[in-house]
Amino acid sequence: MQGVVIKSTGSWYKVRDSKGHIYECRIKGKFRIKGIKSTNPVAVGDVVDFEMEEKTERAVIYAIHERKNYIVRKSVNLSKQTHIIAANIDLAFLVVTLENPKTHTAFIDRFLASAEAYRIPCIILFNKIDLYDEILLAEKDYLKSIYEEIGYSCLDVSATEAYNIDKVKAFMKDKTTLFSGHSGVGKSTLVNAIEPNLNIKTMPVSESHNQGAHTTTFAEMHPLHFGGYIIDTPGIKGFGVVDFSKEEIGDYFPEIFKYKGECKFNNCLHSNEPHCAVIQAVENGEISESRYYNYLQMLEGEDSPYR
Ligand SMILES: Nc1nc2c(ncn2[C@@H]2O[C@H](COP(=O)(O)OP(=O)(O)OP(=O)(O)O)[C@@H](O)[C@H]2O)c(=O)[nH]1
Ligand SMILES: [Mg+2]
Ligand SMILES: [Zn+2]
Repeated sequence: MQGVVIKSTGSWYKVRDSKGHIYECRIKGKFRIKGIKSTNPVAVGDVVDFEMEEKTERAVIYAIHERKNYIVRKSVNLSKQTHIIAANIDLAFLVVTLENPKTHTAFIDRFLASAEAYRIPCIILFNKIDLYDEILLAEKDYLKSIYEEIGYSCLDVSATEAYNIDKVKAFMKDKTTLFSGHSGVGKSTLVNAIEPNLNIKTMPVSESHNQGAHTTTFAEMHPLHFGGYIIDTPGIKGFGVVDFSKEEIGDYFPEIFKYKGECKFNNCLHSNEPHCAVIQAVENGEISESRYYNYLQMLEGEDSPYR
């Protein structure tokens, strides 16, 4: 039998077949993808082969089909373990809030670079727009101008006020869409606004710590009544960069990639080389300083609590 993994807790999996039947599965054997040692060999979105266990209601997954793409993060803590967030994604929404909780550009840029590396189109949703005062609105507009200039679509939304939810839905029709971002930014609230009968649990952001409560603990895929699938994911704190060589990181920043052909050295890392077109573009204001700074941090492999 064949199906798609719609939920994974690491020890058991929910798999849906093409008729919509759902099976509780375990895994058998070792699954290693291109030497990635991940905490979860099978992820939400994986297409798998499975068979029923004799005399039980349960099934066993014995093979994973090749992934079209997947998005991985490396934990920022010492374990440095990688975790596959989801596989076979058509579109990723990065949900960003500038307050309650604050999303830093270091996190945004790491997420976007990872999505670029796996060729997953990414749209930035600025959520909780109903809470913003003039200062935050100005900050949001400034960030929006940076990301739109590079080519990323950005959208102001409010999950609780149902603002621009119809536009979000239009992007999602007939696609498998991932919702990612820090805990408390409103991923599950957005999913509920898009598909109200799901009734996913949500929790207020702690006022003292300005952080989410990590309410969603496992990624889960849900069908959409207007066609397509939505993947709600647990909030991520940090986004470590996985297995990128120093030379390739710049290729995942579209605006850096655009200039690199004009650098004097073709192995230029754009950090302090002479006649570097990227550094020149930063000085001219054609590349954003925050993007460039975050690029340098990724180049140095620096750990930042906000990444
Ligand atoms: N004012 C306002 N509050 C929102 C909005 N979207 C979400 N919230 C609130 O933010 C809190 C966190 O929302 P969740 O949907 O649980 O956040 P999450 O991103 O799913 O968090 P995790 O599951 O922990 O990763 C809840 O109290 C929501 O009601 C919004 O657009 N405006
Ligand atoms: Mg949630
Ligand atoms: Zn350069």
